[in-house]
Amino acid sequence: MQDLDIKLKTKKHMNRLIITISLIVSCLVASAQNEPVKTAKGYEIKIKTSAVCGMCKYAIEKDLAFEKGVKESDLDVDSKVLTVLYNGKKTDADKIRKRVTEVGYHADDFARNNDAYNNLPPCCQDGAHGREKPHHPDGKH
Ligand SMILES: [Cu+2]
Repeated sequence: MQDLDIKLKTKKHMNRLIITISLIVSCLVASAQNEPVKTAKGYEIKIKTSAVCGMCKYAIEKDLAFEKGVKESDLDVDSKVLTVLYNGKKTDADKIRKRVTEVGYHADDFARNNDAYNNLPPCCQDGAHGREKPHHPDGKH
C-alpha cells in the first residue's frame, strides 16, 4: 500500500515537472516571434507566414487592407515574411496574426484556419512549388 502511495506521489511530481517544462518550452517558442517596433508612422511587426507565391502575397495584402488599424502590409515571398505597419491604438500584432490565419496561412505561432486553407488555389497549398518550377512567379496565372 505504501508502495502505491509513493508511486502516486511520484506520478504527481512528474506531471508537475512536465507542466513546468512545457511552460518553459512554450515561452521559448513565443519569444521566437518578432516583437512590434515603434516607428514614426506607427508600429511595425514582421510575421513569418506560410505563403508560397505571388497569389498568396496578393490574398494576404488584400485582406489586411480591410483590417482595422492596418496602414500598410507587404509580404516578401522569398522569405515569407509579412511586414505590417499598424496603428497601435486600433489593433495589435496578435489580431493581425489571427487575421492572416483566417486567410489560410500560418502566422508565427498561430496555426492557419484549415477551412480557409482548403479554399486556397492549389498553387498556394503545401508543396505546390516544391514539386515543380513556379509557373507564375509574378503571381499571375
Ligand atoms: Cu500562393
